[in-house]
Amino acid sequence: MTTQGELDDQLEAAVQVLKIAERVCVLTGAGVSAESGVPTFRDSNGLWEGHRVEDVASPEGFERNPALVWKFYNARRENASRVTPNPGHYALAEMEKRWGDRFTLVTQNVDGLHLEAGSENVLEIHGSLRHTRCLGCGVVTNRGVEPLGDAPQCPQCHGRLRPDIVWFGEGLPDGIWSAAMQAAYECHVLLVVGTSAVVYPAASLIPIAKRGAVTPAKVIEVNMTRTDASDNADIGLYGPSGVILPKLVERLK
Ligand code: BV8
Ligand code: ZN
Repeated sequence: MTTQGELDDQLEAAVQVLKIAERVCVLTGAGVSAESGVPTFRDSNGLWEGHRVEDVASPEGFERNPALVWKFYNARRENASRVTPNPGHYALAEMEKRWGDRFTLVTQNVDGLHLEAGSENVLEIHGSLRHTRCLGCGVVTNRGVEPLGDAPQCPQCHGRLRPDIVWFGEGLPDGIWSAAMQAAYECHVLLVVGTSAVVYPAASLIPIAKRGAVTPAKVIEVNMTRTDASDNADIGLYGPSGVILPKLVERLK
């Protein structure tokens, strides 16, 4: 853990690069929701009830045992119905007001807490727990976090429903992913918050920002620990994002 003095210096450095930034992009992962009570993938060592996450969060897993996969997502929907955004989510919503549409929040999280905190320009590149997709007619529906049972049917065609979430081995939604790449490519500062940066193509937004359309972006990492992104970070703010991000907003005032 960094000392208070080091953290203060890094916070000051972060404020300096943010104050001159015209465009800001943020990439968040499970860590930004940890203080809200949403388990991260690493917390559970990538396991869910003994199943490797990659096994339940995959098209093969759904073909093999759809009821198990729905049990997995219904458990997370139930968790999502009990949690609320934390000061880290609210700080990012506050920052968006400063840059307006020159601020883009790209999240790997499917918990919907950024939108609940009031962030608007949010790209949910891995989908949302709230949305279902019909394997019959393809309709995508926002079902909130109501319990869905482990074999939900489409209200329109009675086809089988699946969570409208990007599973391992599946491509990201084109429009949303290209908008995320563009935001990273054009930003002056990329804030990387609460992600282990091991899942691709999401983690590739960091080198994309470093290449940068105009000038290489400054990368600021906010995490409890160093990660695979740390070597690419110009500034490291190590500690809980629910504590550090409000400090950043305070200093930007
Ligand atoms: C694809 C939705 C092909 C599901 C998710 C290149 C290299 C290597 C592998 C690959 C590669 N390209 C593709 C792959 C394969 C794979 C992949 O990346 N595998 C990894 C495991 C190596 N990628 C894919 O399969 C992708 N699809 O490639 O398809 C294709 C292409 C075109 C057309 C057709 C097919 C799809 C990837 C998306 C999968 N879906 N989520 C669900 O949620 O159920 S990924 C899921 O895992 C999350 O969304 C997130 O992306 C990832 C977890 O990472 P984090 O969010 O970072 O969470 P983690 O727990 O790991 O870390 C938490 C961090 O927070 C830690 O650093 C911790 O220190 C920190 N922290 C904790 N508390 C706090 C904190 N920080 C601050 N404050 C705190 N309080
Ligand atoms: Zn249908």
